[in-house]
Amino acid sequence: MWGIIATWRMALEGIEKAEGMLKEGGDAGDAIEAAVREVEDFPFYKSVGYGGLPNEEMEVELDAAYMDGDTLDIGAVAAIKDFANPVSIARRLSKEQANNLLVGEGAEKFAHKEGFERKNMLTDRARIHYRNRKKEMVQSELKPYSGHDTVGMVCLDSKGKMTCATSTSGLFMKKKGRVGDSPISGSGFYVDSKVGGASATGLGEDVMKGCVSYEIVRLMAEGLHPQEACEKAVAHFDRELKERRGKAGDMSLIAMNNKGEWGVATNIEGFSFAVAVEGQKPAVYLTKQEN
Ligand code: SD4
Repeated sequence: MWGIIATWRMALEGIEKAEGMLKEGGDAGDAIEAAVREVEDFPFYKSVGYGGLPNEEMEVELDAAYMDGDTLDIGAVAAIKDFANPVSIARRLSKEQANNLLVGEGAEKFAHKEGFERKNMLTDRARIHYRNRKKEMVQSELKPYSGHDTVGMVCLDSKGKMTCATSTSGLFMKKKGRVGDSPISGSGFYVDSKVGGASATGLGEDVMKGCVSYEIVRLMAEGLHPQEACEKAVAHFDRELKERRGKAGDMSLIAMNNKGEWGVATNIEGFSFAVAVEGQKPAVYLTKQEN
């Protein structure tokens, strides 16, 4: 059995690419990296990679992660500028003995040394979004949560290896140096080939409060189906945040177990996600809010 699940409609072309590789017996690491790169390279997705929306200072700072569910190796970069494919840099870092999460200049230095492609990731389109937003901000208070959407994926290959990866420009108009949940293990992603994996999109500051990706994997390890695990973790944590803080940020989680069964839960209306599993063509689905 093989399969791949990803957050948001934008992942479909990436999922199709991964499907081609997995069908041929390809490795879950190669397939997920290729799928995420597809999203990173597409300039019209304004929250991932090239064309991602900038921070307060009009700089595109990107976060990405990669995890291998066999070895539990993790690599991640945060607030990295001017490199084309953060997910590949994260994957390379996952093979290091130490220094697995690098931020800003340190991450850029590593990427340069390893020969990764330098690229100005700020597009004219993103610049226009930024200027328009600045103008709006004269009238209204700055709310850095708009124009988001992380790509997060969980992948299973036919040998039973599982991987997880994320990539994002984080929140539009975030502060310079702000790091979200996406490069943080257990929050934005987690995978264990003995069980399954999960990944998050939403307000990183809130996702991190609950380590929601890890919680879903933990629930799957207790025997829950990925759908039950996602629903239980998201509903529980959404309730906790509302009780304690009066509100909960957007949170949408995807998961897959090592049998290729998958699940999704969200506290927003209309969360889209893409799935391809053996015997089922790649497709995009849309959730409805239940509570
Ligand atoms: C972050 N979780 O940086 C990301 C943003 C995101 O849907 O996923 N938005 O907080």
